[in-house]
Amino acid sequence: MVRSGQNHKRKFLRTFFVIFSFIGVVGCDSSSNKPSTPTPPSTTMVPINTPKFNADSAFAFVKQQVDFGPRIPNTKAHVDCGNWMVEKLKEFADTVIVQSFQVRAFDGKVLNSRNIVGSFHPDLGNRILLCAHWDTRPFADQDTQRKNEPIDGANDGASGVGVLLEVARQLSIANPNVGIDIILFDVEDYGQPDESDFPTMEDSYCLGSQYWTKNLHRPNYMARYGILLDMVGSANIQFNKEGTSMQYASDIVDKVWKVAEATGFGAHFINQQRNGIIDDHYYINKTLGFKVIDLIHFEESAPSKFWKHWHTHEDTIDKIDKNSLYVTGQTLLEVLFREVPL
Ligand code: AHN
Ligand code: ZN
Repeated sequence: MVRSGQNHKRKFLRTFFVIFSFIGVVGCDSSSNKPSTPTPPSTTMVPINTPKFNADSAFAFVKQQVDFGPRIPNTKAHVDCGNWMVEKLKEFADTVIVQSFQVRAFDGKVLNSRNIVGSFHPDLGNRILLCAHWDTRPFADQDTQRKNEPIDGANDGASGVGVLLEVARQLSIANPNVGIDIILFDVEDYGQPDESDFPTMEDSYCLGSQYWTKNLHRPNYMARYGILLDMVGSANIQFNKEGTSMQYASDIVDKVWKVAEATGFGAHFINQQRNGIIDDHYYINKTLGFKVIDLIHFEESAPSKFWKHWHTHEDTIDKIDKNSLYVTGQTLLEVLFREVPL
């Protein structure tokens, strides 16, 4: 009896407190004048409402670029594709800055180039950089045939940009807690081939990102960290922990790998380190004060260190796998929407 009496009392108290706290909550929500105790922010209580990345849309953005033809500086396809990307980013982003410049390549040619920057919430100090290169390599030096002819660059170039344009479209609909800058770098892939009659030029790849590190689109630009996409569209995408990313930004690698695992993509984000490579992220890590990782496909069996069709005429639209675009794009969105305000 005593027990049940105590139970009864407890139940009454519980009911009383439930009603009381309910009134408390309603009171807060209906913006009464009573001062309310602020609830401490809790990461576990924050619902994550990550938008769903649309792989069909991303694929269409990849195909559109390839349909312009190889995006080689000083060609019509390059100008047309650049204009199209500027229009797309103007549709999705809050501001778009186009950085036009000229650089001299290893072969002495002066290349008319453009880095394109789309920003979301440019007012926020808490920023994340997403980037990819958009130009196409003018030769197929890893092929056995037609080595001097340009490649389509469906994977090498267009895939990363396609994913970022779809991320931009998603960000035009829903906002994460951070500001975002999407930079499409030009002239990444005009690097000197291994067999070349020209005198050796140091740092001949990544001319657009090198230019940007010395001529930021906004003075003193700073991001909390950055993620570079390179060749993210091939079937059964495999991201390894790339060496340069590990050297400069292993905490960001770990963060992205954890998010990918939690999203169910663990099979695509391999817990194995690979050799460091020179890519756009290298120049940002080396020159500026923030960390950038490279999400790039590695293949054990490939003769090159990368994708088996890297810098060959096989880099065509039929090799682009929508699921790989999805894995990459959804992981990016999950990373962005899990960020809490600073
Ligand atoms: C080098 O081969 C030095 N870097 C690879 C960067 C690259 C070229 N990514 C795509 N194409
Ligand atoms: Zn390339």
